This record gives sequence, C-alpha cells and structure tokens, in this order.
Amino acid sequence: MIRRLAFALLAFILLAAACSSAGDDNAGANEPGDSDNTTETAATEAPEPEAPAETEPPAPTEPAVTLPDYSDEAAALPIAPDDRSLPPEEPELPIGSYGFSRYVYSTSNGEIVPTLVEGPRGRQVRCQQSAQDCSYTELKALLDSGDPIPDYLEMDRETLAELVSQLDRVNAAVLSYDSIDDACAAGFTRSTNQNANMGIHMIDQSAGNDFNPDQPQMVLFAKADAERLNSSQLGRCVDGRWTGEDGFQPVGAVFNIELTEEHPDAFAGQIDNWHIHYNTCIGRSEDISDEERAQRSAEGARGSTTLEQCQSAGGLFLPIIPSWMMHAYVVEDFDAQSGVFSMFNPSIWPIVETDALRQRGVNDTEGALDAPITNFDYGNINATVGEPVRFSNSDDVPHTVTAGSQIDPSDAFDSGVLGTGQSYDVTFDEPGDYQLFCVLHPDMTATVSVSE
Ligand SMILES: [Cu+2]
Repeated sequence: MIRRLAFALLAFILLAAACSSAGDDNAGANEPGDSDNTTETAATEAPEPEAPAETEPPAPTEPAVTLPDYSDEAAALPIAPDDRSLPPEEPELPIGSYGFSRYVYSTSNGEIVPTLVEGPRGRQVRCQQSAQDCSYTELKALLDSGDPIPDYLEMDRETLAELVSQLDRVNAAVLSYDSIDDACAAGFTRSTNQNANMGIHMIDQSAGNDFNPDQPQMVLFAKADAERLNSSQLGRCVDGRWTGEDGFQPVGAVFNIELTEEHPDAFAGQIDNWHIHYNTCIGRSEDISDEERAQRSAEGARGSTTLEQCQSAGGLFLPIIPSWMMHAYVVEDFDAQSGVFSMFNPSIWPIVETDALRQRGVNDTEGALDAPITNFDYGNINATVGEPVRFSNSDDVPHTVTAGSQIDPSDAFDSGVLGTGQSYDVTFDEPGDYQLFCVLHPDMTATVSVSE
C-alpha cells in the first residue's frame, strides 16, 4: 500500500519540446496530464497572431492543475502519544537518518527494526549544515561578536548567552581529564568501541541520570588522524589504569538523562535534540565477560537488531535504553561543523561531509536512491536518469512529494499523503532539474538534479 507507482516525466518533456518546435499547430492542444507545462507553453505562444482570435479561447491565466485538499486525510493519521514513543504504525522499508530525523528504522539481516527516536515531535529546531554557525566555537564567537543572531537558531541573545555558559561548563568538565588514563583513575569505564565520528564513550559510573553540565554521564575520547582500533586492541580501564595505547584526547561529552515522556528541556534554546535507542543488541559476537557486557551501554549507530537475532549472536538485548541521550562536542580542536549537539562529528575520524552523514543512516535500499524526508527537509537530491528516487517520511507528521510548487503546481507526480514511515518512488527519464514541494507545508521545496 505504501509503495506507490513511479511516474515518468518523459511525456511531459516531449510535449514541451513538440510544442516549441511544431509551433502554432499544437499550441492549443492541451493533453490531459500535462496541464502544467502545457499551460506554460501555451501562455508563451499566445501572442503569436496567426491563429484566428475569434475561434480560440483566451489563454488561461491560472494554473490548470488543482491540488487536492489533503488536510483532512493528514489530520486523520495516527500519531505517537508522546515524545519518547515510536510511531503507531511501522514502516515497510527502512526510514530516517541518524542524527537528522525524528525516527530511524534500520535494516538488520533483512528485518526492519525500530532504532532511534530523536528530538521532540513536530518541526524541530536543528542546526546541522556546515554553513550554519552551530558548533561550539561558532556559538561562542557569535555571542562575543554581538552580531545579529541568525533566524535558524530561533533564540534570543539572552538564551544564547545561557547556552554558551552551559557549554563552557561542559567544556571544563570534559577537559578536566587530560587523558583516557585520567578518566580510568576517576572511575570511568569504557562503554563503546571507537565509534566512527564519535570516539570512545567512557562512562562515569557515579554521575546518576540528572542533567548537569558540570558532570556529563560520559566523556568521549579520540585521536587526531587515528587508525581505527578493534575492541581487543583498544584497551579498557582495569584497576584505574588504561590498558590500551596512549594518546587519546577528550573530544566531547554524552549526556544520558532520565527518560521522561516529554522531550527534555535541558540546554537553553531548542537546538538540543535528545535521542533514545530502541532494540539495542550489545556485546554480540564478542568474547567478553558478563560483567563487561552488562556495563556496556549502546551508543552508536549499528546496534539495533531483533530479539531473536541478538540472542542467537550471544548478545544482550535491550528493547529500549531508558534514557534521553545526546552528544555535546565542546572541544575546540574537535569542533563539530555539523553542530555542537550533532550525533556525528565530522572532525573525528573518519572525516565525512554533512551530506554524507545525513545519508549514512539510510539503509540498504536496493535499486533506488534514498531521499529521506527529515525534519521537513527533502535534502539535496542528485539522481540519474532511470533511477528511482525513493522519498521516505521519517517525520512524525505527514508530507507529500508533489511536482512543481505551490504557485506553479504540476500533475507530473504527486505522492498523496505520506504518513510516518511511508515511501514514494519517482523515476526521471530525462536529465534536468525538477521542482517539487509538499502540499501540506508549501515552504518545503526541493530540486531534484537529474543527470545522465
Ligand atoms: Cu510537509
């Protein structure tokens, strides 16, 4: 039911080409299904004087495409009861993007597994583009400069000052450990491997689950230009000493606070989008003690499985990790251009671009280009001719994928209402740039660039 037919634009383009080359003979020949482009073409050619004016109707002045009113259908869709819950209906395909979308459902051995809930319901304030000033050092510089605060931060100066002061406290807490050995000596234990674009999670067993910028529950350690080390090479804390190689620096914090129904209001402003891990499998396929296995939390992107898969791999299955979690990258030498609270930090090995980070969470879509709709955003889409583009909605509100724009809609394709977890494929048969928008939120627009 959710996978709808792909629509081609070939006829559309052929008709436009035919109209412009064949001239007036075709100017009035509107074909059903092509009214958008045909209208445009007809309007362009209307001033040509050859056609007898008294028998031709006047050129249309309004778009011939009337968009359906989807508001009732959209309002009728079920929604999650609170901020921490999964959506009421499960998707049939993987959806979402770690650190960028409200929901992530990933693929584990061919099964779709609820993986992550992030941020409050509805439209989230997110600041994740490298062109935006949302890293720790950028927020500090913005405050110090006295420059106007960019609209995308959605905060006033007083809020920014409070946020920066909170981040300064996290920075001081993190930098109180010069080395990973210091963290071991302070009673930390290693909670994860060296996760890509995160580092090693060292957990403070004494921190409790309250929000306190002076005492984050975890400190992240990484090396500049580090090789990736596997679990046995990495080392751990034994008797207050780090057994692995030296040279790891603190790069950030992870907060791990009480799992309330509503999204936490912890840092000043709204750019802190806390997340919850679902269906986590820890310690699988590794020869570790039960004690260490029990100690491991499950920060990281690839841990979700089904219960059966986890048990057969010898892992410990957690249906939910019962806390709101969030990273805070507050160390200048590892400044996160993806934002101080981003899931992944492009400054920590391996180095990746923000667009690549956004794509990373989308899983195993065969024969189609993933175009996740995340937080009211279609992203940048670069497709090739003949390749289906698979739009999937990972927000908790419905969207549409509709050709054209609100002021210039087209009937070349229209997904109808896409609820949470629903997907829609569009295939483009000619190179070019194709506009699309959301009928329900007309300021949501995108251009698909299609190349040969
Ligand atoms: Cu929308």
